[in-house]
Amino acid sequence: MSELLENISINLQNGKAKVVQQLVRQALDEGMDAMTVLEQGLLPGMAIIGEKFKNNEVFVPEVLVSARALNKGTAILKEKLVGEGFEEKGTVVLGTVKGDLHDIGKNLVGMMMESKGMKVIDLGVDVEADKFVAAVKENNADIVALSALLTTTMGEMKGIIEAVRAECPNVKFMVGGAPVSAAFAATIGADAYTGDATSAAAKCVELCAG
Ligand code: B1M
Repeated sequence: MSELLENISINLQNGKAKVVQQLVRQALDEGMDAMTVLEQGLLPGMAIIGEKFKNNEVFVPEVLVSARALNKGTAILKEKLVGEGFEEKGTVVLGTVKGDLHDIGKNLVGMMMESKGMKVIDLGVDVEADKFVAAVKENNADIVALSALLTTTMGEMKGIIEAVRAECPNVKFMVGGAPVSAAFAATIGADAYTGDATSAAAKCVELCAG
């Protein structure tokens, strides 16, 4: 890893959002690819914080400031990752399920879907089934994309799929998030599971085309 990427990771771990922003801008100015900055600078920093969180070496406040620094960094990358002037390939309603406040992965998924030409309706976090139903109808959506980061909230996905499918039978469902697996996706009737934001975006376009 380059020194600059290492610095991005360290400052993210220390919750230094402004420094992270400066370093991300510097990396882009030096010609570094946006995906490299994301995958080799920002995300490894967050992975280290995640591990420390698990081991009780850091706590919610530290995780929050790191998450804020990550969001500030990805906001700068967004323009490069998403691009402009795509012909829309379809509409996806995206959200983190009820009871779950984790949005970093969901935001990345949304960003990558936009970069592939999808129109993304992001309902945010802690979203109940009826909000998904309303948004799908209002936007005539092709896909519903559900994110969950907690073993205690991933079960919400099944109810959302059933509620939307009952009213909009042609909509397809994608699920993801750290505790979710392909096997789980199959048991709840989802059409697709993907493990990361890039493959989620590719799958979304594929489902729309199909
Ligand atoms: Co929370 N948290 N958290 N947390 N948090 C986890 C998830 C945890 C694994 C940490 C741990 O103990 N090791 C653990 C869950 C354990 C479990 O359920 N098995 C946990 C816990 C327990 C909690 C609380 C209960 C802690 C507490 O209060 N005691 C609490 C719950 C709050 C709630 O939601 N109701 C809580 C709170 C928080 C913060 C608010 C402090 C903060 C969230 C801030 C925010 O999101 N704005 C936070 C964070 C940051 C984490 C960790 C450290 C990092 C998550 C993250 O953003 N990763 C996390 C530990 C970890 O994951 N290592 C942890 C980076 C992100 C890019 O990855 O979200 O996995 P991820 O997204 C990936 C893929 O999963 C995938 O693509 C993304 C990018 O490639 N993906 C999809 C995601 N959604 C997808 C959808 C798709 C396809 C792919 O298709 C639709």
